[in-house]
Amino acid sequence: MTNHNLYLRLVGDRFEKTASQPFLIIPGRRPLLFSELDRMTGCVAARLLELNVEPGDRVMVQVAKSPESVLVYLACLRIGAIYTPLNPAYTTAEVSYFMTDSKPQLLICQPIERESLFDLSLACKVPHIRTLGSDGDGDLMHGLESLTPEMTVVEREADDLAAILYTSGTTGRSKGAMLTHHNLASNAEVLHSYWHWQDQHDVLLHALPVFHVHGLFVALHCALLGCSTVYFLSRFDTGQVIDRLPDCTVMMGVPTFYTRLLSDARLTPELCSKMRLFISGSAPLLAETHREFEQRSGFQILERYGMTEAGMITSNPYHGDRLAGTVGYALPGVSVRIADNNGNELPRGEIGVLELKGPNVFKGYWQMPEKSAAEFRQGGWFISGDNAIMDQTGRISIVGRAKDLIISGGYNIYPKEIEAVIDTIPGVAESAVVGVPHADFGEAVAAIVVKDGSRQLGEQEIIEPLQGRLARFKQPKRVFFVDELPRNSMGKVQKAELRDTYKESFGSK
Ligand code: MLC
Ligand code: AMP
Repeated sequence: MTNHNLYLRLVGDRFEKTASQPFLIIPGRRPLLFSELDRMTGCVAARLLELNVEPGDRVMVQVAKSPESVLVYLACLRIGAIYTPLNPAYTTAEVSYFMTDSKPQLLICQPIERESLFDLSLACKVPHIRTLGSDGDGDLMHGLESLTPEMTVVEREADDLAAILYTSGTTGRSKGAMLTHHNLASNAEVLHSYWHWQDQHDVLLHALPVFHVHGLFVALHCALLGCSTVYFLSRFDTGQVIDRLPDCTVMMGVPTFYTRLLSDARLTPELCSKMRLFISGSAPLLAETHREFEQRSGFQILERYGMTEAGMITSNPYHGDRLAGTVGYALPGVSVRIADNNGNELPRGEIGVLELKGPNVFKGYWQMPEKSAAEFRQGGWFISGDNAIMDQTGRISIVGRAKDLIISGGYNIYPKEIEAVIDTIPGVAESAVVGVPHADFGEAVAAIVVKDGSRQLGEQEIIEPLQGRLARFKQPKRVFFVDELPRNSMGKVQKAELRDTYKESFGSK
C-alpha cells in the first residue's frame, strides 16, 4: 500500500540540501533548523503516544503561535492523529462545544487556561490535558529530549482525516470540516507550482495565525514543500513586518495586512526589493487597496479565493494580469461553476452561487451526515455560499455572499451566533447583527437591538454580558437601538437595509 500520510510529502527526508538552514526564524528565540524538524517532530510524536493518542484520535489544540505548535501539528500527522486547532480567543464556553463535539483524546491549551479548562475537560471526558506556552513552556514539552523519538510515519489512506477545522454556520452552530491527507496534499502541491515557488530560495514572511487554513495550510505547506525559511512572527505587527520585509521574498496576508502596511510611510519599492510575491485572501481585497499597493510598492498583489472546506479554489495568475476585484481562475484540478439556487449552471456573465468540485473538497462535517449532504449537489458539487460571476475567459469575481456571514479582519463571524446570545439579555426583545464597512478590519460587527421596555439598556448592558460567552473579535464594536427591525412582507429581517443604514458607523470610506 502507498502511504498517503501528508507528513511524508511535507517533511519526510526531503531537507538534505537545506539541513543546516533555519526553517523557522522566531524573534528572540533560537531558530528551528530543517535538520532538527524530523527528529523533534518524532519527540513530540513520542509524547503523544505516551498519552495514548492513536491514529484517528482527535488532538485539540488551543495555543499561541509558536514553533512548538507547528511541531505538534506535524507530529499529529506523523502518528495519524487528527489535528483540531482552535482560536485562542475562544472563551471556555465556546471551547466546551468543540470538546463535546469532537471528543478529543488530548487537549493542549495555554498554561494560563489550564485551570479554567481542567474541569471542563473532565466533564467532557477528555482523557488528557497538557499545556504549551508561546515560549515552548508548559508540561507538553517537559523532558521531551529524553524520550526516544518516534520516527515511524503511520500509514494513511488518501481519504483518512488529517485535520478537523471548525467553521461557524448560518444556524449559529459550528461545524467541524473534515480534511483528508489527500485534500491537503493536493492543494499544497497545486499552490506550490501555481505560485512558482522558488525551492530553497524563497523566504516567507509569516504573520498569520496558525489555526486557520490560510496560515496553517496555505502558508506552511508551501514553505515546507519549497524548503523555504520562514520568518515566523507571533502576530501581525506593522513595525515587525516592515523590519522583516527586506529579507523576504513572499508574504501572505488578509486585506487588513495590506491596508496597515499602506498606512506606514516606510512602505516603498526599496523596502520590497527582495520580494517576489504578495498574496491576499480570506476576505475581499478592495480594488483601491490593490491599486494603492502597486503604486507604493511596485507590486500587484495576487488575490486568491478559498475556504476552510476546500482550501484554495481560485487564484489570479502568477504571470499575466492580476486584476483588482477578481480572484482569478479555478486552480488546476479544481472545477468551478456558477449556479442558480437550484444548482442549474448559469451562463457566463450572470451572478449566481459558486459551486466547486475537486480533490481539495473536504469529506464533510464531523458527525453531521445530513448537514454535509445538504451542502452538495448531485454530481458532487459543493455549494460555497459565495455569490460570484465568471467572465468569458473563466475569470471569477466574488460579488457577495449568499450566506449570512461577516468577515472581519479575515475572521468569519456568523450573525446568528451573536444574535442568539444578545437575545438572552434581559430587556432585549430581539436583535439583528450585521457587518458594516470598517477601514481596518474591512467589516466590523454592529448590533441593532429592539428593547422590550422592561429595563434601561445602553451599549454597555449589551456588551458586558457577552464577555466570557463570545470571543472578543465576535463582539459588536457598535450597538444601536431601534423601535423595530425592518422586515419584508414575509417577516424576514432586511439585513441589506440595516447594512445600508449603518454603513457609516465607523466613518465613511
Ligand atoms: C482582533 N480583534 C478583532 C480582530 N482581530 N476584531 C474584529 N476582527 C478581527 N479580525 C479585536 C480584538 O479582540 C481586540 O479587541 C482588538 O481587536 C485588538 O486585538 P489584537 O489582537 O491586537 O488585534 P490584531 O493583532 O491587530 O489582529 C488583527 C488581525 C488579526 C487582522 C491582524 O485578526 C488577524 O491576523 N487576522 C487574520 C485572520 C486569518 O488568518 N484568517 C484566515 C481564515 S482562513 P479588544 O476589544 O479586546 O480591544 C480563510 C480561508 C481563506 O478564510 O481563504 O484563507
Ligand atoms: P473560512 O470559512 O474562514 O474559510 O472563510 C471562507 C470565506 O472567506 C469564503 O467563503 C469567502 O466568503 C471568503 N473569502 C476567502 N477569500 C476571499 C477573497 N479573496 N475574496 C472574497 N471573499 C473571500
